[in-house]
Amino acid sequence: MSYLLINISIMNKDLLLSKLWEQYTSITPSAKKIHSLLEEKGEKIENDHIAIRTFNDARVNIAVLEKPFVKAGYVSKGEYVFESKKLFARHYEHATDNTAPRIFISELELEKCSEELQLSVKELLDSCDQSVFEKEDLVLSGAVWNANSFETYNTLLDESEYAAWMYVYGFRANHFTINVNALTNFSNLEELNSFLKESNWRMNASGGEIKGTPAQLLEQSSTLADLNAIKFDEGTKEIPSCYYEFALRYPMENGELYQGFVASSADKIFESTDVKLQS
Ligand code: OOG
Ligand code: NI
Repeated sequence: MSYLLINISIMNKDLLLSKLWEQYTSITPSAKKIHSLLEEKGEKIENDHIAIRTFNDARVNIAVLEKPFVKAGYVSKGEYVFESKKLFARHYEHATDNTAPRIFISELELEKCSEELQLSVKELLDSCDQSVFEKEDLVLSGAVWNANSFETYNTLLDESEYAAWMYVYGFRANHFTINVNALTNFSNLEELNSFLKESNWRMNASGGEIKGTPAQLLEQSSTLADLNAIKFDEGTKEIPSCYYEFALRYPMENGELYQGFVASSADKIFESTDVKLQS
């Protein structure tokens, strides 16, 4: 009996990913619609990767957020540094299931931010029941603090769009990514992007609609995040939530597809949630 209970309490990979998808699509209706649109064309959608954001405070840093994935069989692979955005990231691959999506987890390097931002994040984390940070489903818990101040949102936004997004949306997948190699109707990212734009979806054009080159072994594009109504003390405001990404991988010299990420491209993909790209 206790054996059974222990097994139930450990979230397996598929359950974790399906819960993340459910939570993501609940504030990203465009992802569900694009998914269906491609299925209607006969595509079977495969997921290249998902991404999670956090702060590097020891209570919620990458080492904390990676736990459910490591438990589910993922191993840490690449490391990425984003100097101007003050971010650090790692990506994870599943040890045995090569159809499992990669996981990309980034964290804001608080010590590189202003004292004001550091204090504001510390206050948010201090305000929480500290046991929440130990929960197995922290990664599915959204903003575990009271994100009710539009003023705080704007102050964070002035310094770091990433911090402002985290304030409102917290722990969740901020995007899923369609594996373009597995699509049958589109032979490259240009064709897919044209199809999406014809269907009136807006793409992130920061640094060009297609990030990366065949020589870098990875090409990526993404939609602009959906706008989601958030109730602040000051009133309801539309705040960019999550986006959908598209990734095309190229083979390395040994013939195997490149598995990692490209920091210069990721730097621009992060901006898919930036309100400044919406106008
Ligand atoms: C992650 C952005 C980077 C990629 O595929 O390069 C990324 C984020 O927006 O949190 O996902
Ligand atoms: Ni991505």
